[in-house]
Parts: sequence; structure tokens; C-alpha cells
Amino acid sequence: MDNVDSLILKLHDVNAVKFGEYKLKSGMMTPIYIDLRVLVSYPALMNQIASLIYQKLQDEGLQFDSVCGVPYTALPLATIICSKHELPMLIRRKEAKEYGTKRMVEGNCRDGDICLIIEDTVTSGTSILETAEVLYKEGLKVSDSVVLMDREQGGVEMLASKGIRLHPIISMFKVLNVLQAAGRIDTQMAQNVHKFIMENNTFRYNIENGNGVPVPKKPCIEHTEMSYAKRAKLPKIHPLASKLMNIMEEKQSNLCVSADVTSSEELLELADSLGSKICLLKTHVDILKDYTSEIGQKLQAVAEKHNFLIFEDRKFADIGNTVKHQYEGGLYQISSWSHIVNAHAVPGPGVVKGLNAVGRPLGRGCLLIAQMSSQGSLATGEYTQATLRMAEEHSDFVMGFICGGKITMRPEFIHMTPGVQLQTPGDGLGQQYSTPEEVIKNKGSDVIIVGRGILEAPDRLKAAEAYRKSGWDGYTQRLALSQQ
Ligand code: S5P
Repeated sequence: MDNVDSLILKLHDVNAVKFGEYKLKSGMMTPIYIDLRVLVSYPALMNQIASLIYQKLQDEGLQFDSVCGVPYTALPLATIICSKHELPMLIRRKEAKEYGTKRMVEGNCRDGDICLIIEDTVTSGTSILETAEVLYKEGLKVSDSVVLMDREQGGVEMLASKGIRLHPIISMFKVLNVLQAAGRIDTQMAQNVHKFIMENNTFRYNIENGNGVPVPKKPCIEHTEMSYAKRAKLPKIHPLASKLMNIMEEKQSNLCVSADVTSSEELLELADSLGSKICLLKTHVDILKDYTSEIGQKLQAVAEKHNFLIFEDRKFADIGNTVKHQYEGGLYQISSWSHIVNAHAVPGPGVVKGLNAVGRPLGRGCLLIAQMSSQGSLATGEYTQATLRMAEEHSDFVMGFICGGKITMRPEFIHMTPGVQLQTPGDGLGQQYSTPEEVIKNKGSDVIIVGRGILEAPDRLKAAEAYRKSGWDGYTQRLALSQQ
């Protein structure tokens, strides 16, 4: 059992993690309560947590001149860390003194010094922001904050929007996983809490329970949409997601053409003729009737010529060991030519681990299928949420989702939506279509995936341009709306 797992069990033992009906500082009722104030009675636990926090700030390579713990719970934690590692500390007062200097911060504050904030638990991020604002008034800068527990309810995103990078050590989903695996809570409880967290993320779009179609709910905290260019520079973004977002911005295209053709010649011709209009080319290599091993290399050359990425829509869904072989070997050797692949979350995290073992050393990325466009799809509600959680836990390889619209407000993940056409309502085989505007502007997705809307058009190039323009207009309108 690793350090974090054993810590979670100890926190549960001392009632620092409780399940029931509790009221948060904001007044919101919650089925899980994290109360780390009791820790001062458990010195060994205090030391273990202080070591974890110190480890985190070292792992992340954080640069700072002083450390400030958010009063009161994180104050003793900051004290232990600063004392042990001889780091200068600052104390933020909760209330100004009645006499003397009336200062709100104790310790030496030099103008322009960087102060690292330490916190025990984050929900929306407002406590850290309040402390940062007091420090700003003393001329200090705050760029990073380390927190032991992240309730995953929008704190990371809210603080990022204010220029503070939050580095959580333990996510609420991890707490649920560990406690459930140890038999401390049952599946029902884990699911209830999980659902609560997903539905009460102040920054995340809600996922409707009924049919799993994401409904853009007005976030509690005003959120400004970030441009693709800005998201490309996020510190935790997957390098391929960053590359793709830069391509999108450069080519003013969020169009992925689904090249569902059955001859290699047509595939290469399509890639070359539509290359200037697209950011991504999606293939189903196993529908080619004349596949040869040169196709991958030829496709790569066209992708380089027109500056787009390749996405083999393989939809892996097996145990880790099998998908490793399917990805790397066999007839198609997908990992050698496709930048991006996708996978179903159904097998559990092993599928991502297997793909990761092959793809990550090659700089490849993976999308998880969180929702599907087909009628009666089972990828809805709880399943979508579990997929999201899997992506969050493997964000070193998972760069985004196949989904109906935005399912997470984490800006480093990219959302790609199939089932897009300008006209047709369906294809008689269960496919359901939305327009580019609907998908990008209203549902908050990033990339439209279009197959037959372009392939069956009398002039494919003209149709691709119409989809490119429509998708891009949706994006610029969404940005403009969020900035009003
Ligand atoms: O939910 C999905 C996921 C995918 S990847 N629904 C989909 O339609 N797709 C794929 O997108 C599908 O396999 C096909 O290649 C493409 C949609 O094609 P169209 O012709 O209906 O636009």
C-alpha cells in the first residue's frame, strides 16, 4: 500500500473524513465531510502530511521565497514544514490587531517576494484566494498553492482563472476508491458521493442523469472561456492536446474529417485535398479493403504537409495486455503512424495502462469515449462520470474525450464530438446528428467530427469549408459570449 492510500485510511480512522449529512462553509449540504482540524491531536499524522506536502512542492519544482498556511488548519502544517526545512514562513492573521501595527501578515514581507500557500482542503478555492489577497496587499506575489485534499468541486479551475496554480495531493475520487477498496464504504455510498461531487462542481458543466446529454448549466462562479491558444500553454496539458490546439488556432479549424472510405487511394486523396481545412483526420483503417503497410507512412507525410494530426478511431476495449498488442502490432501497427487513438473505459484503467505503455514513449495520446452519438447508447450518466474520473487519473496519456459536448471544465482536456451534420436528422441506423453550432457554441465541445456530411456532398472541398467555417464561428461566438 502506498503512502497516500495508508494516509487516507488513517484519516478515516481519526474521523477526519466522515460520511453523512454535513454543511459546508458555503451553506451547501454534503454527504462527505473532510475535517482536518482534528489532526493536531495526532502528531504522527501531522508529520506524515507535512512530508507529503513538502514532497509535492519539490516534485513540482515550485519556486518561492516564503510559505504561508491558510489559517487555522494549515498553519501548524506550514510550521512543521518550515521548521524542518528551514524555510521562511509568514502568518496570515484572520483579524487585525486592536493595537500596534494593524498588519494582517506577520513575518518579513519583501516587495515582489513569492509566497507559496499551503492549504489542507479545497472546495471552490475561495479560502486560498482570500489568503492570497491579504498577501497581495503586502506586496507579495502568489503563483502556486499546494493542498492536501481537493474536493474536486472547481477549486483548481477557479484559482487558475485568478493566476494561481493549485497542486492537489489527494483527490476526492482517490479517497472514495481507497475507502471502497478497503471495505470502509459500500458501492452505493461511493456512487452517491461521486455523483454529489460531479453535480456540485462550481466550474464543471452538469451531466444530466436521464440521457447523459451534458446540459450547460450556468456555473456558480463566473467562468471565462479560454481560447485554444491559451489552453495550449497550460502547464498540465498533454503535449499532443497542446499541439492540436495550436494547429486549430493557426488554421482556424476545429474540423476533424472522418475519412470513412474503403480504398487507400481515396483515403490519401481525401487527406490531401481536404488537408488545408482540417485540424485532424480520423481513420477506420480496418475498413480499407486494400491496406498495405505503406499507408501509415503516406498518411503521415500528408499530415505533415498540411499540418494536421491523425486519429485512428480504433475504440480499444480489452484488457491491458491485449490492447498493447492490438495497438503496436498486427497488420496495422497503429502506434507507428497514428498520433491519437481512442478507447472505451469499460475494461477499467488497465485499458489505458496498456495503451500508455506503447503510446506514451512515442508521444501519442488517447481519447476516452465518454458518450456516444448513437441512439440508445449505454454510455451515459454514471458511466460518463466514471470515464471522466479515469481520464483525470491518467491525464499523462488521456488528452480528452469523445462526447456529446463539454463534460468537464478542466481546460487541459479536449472534447471531440461526432454525429455532426448541417442538415440531416439521422441515417436510419441510429446515428443522431447535431449541427456544428449546437455542438461547439451551445454544448461547449472543441472539435466537430464529420463523416458523411462531407463525404457524401457533391463537392467535398466546398462542404469541408462550410463545416470548418460553421465550427469556427461556433467557437468564436462561444468565446465572445463568455466575455460579455
Ligand atoms: O459516438 C460516436 C463515436 C464515434 S468515434 N459516434 C460516431 O459516429 N463515431 C464515429 O464518427 C463513427 O465511427 C464514424 O466514423 C464517425 C461519424 O460519421 P458520420 O458519417 O455519421 O458523420
